[in-house]
Amino acid sequence: MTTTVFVTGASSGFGAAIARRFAADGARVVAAARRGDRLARLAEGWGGAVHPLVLDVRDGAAVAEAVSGLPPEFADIDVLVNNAGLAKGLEPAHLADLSDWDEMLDTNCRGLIHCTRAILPTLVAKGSGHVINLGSVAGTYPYPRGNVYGATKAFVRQFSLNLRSDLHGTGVRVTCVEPGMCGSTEFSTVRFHGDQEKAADVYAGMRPIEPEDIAESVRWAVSQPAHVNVNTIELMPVAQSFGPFAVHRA
Ligand code: NDP
Ligand code: 8X3
Repeated sequence: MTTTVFVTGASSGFGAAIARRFAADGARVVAAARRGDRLARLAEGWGGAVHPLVLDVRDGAAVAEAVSGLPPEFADIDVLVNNAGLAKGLEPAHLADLSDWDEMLDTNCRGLIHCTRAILPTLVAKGSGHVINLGSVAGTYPYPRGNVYGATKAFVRQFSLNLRSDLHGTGVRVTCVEPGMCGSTEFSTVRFHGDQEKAADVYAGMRPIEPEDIAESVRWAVSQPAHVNVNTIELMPVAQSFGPFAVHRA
């Protein structure tokens, strides 16, 4: 039986790597994001196994309509990868742009629950399936100016655990993948509103993890035997670790 995977944020970074990884394994993949040209390029060369879906996850009604309108061969979803997300801005809270905060909440939290609510009934009805949510180390470990971004990822982490409680006994699995610094994506360019030089500086002189490493983690969690639920995967580059508590001395 062919697995069907629904990946959000598939036009770039992790999502594109995850879509390619599953397609290479022979899965059918629904690749969702806002940029249709990127999705069309991603779908090329997979012989129709990758279905591009232009979708803004912030729009709950559009998500429900898109999921219910999937072509029959892509409608029987087994795996939902809630990957679409973004950081916007890196300012202290009192200077941050409120519209950046709203966009992170709307995408990382509301977008994720829109997709989950739309697809979950399919998984529960067949008594199997897997929801993979992209959290972040920023959801567990605070860092200066991480304010709302980190808070949205704490939401993703707790929502994932709460989902497991609700899905107890249904056979549906839930995993939260929580990466640290990952290069070769548009994450930092988006965070710095298109400033590529500033984005490149984030990874200067260190080796970040790569989108393919994340895709491999996702594939590993999904490929565990059906009686095994991987609750959380936290991974970061060897070059990244922890700092001390900050102490202000007068
Ligand atoms: P990218 O910016 O490369 O990819 C983000 C993806 O999300 C794009 O495909 C973008 O597509 C999509 N997206 C953004 N907004 C929406 C929306 N409203 N509707 C649908 N799709 C949307 O970043 P990454 O691949 O690095 O990030 C992927 C996920 O991993 C995010 O949730 C991020 O928070 C998380 N993460 C990233 C880390 C990193 O260091 N890179 C580390 C830890 C977690 P489009 O613009 O076409 O809609
Ligand atoms: C992205 C990782 O450390 O830049 O979620 O916040 S970090």
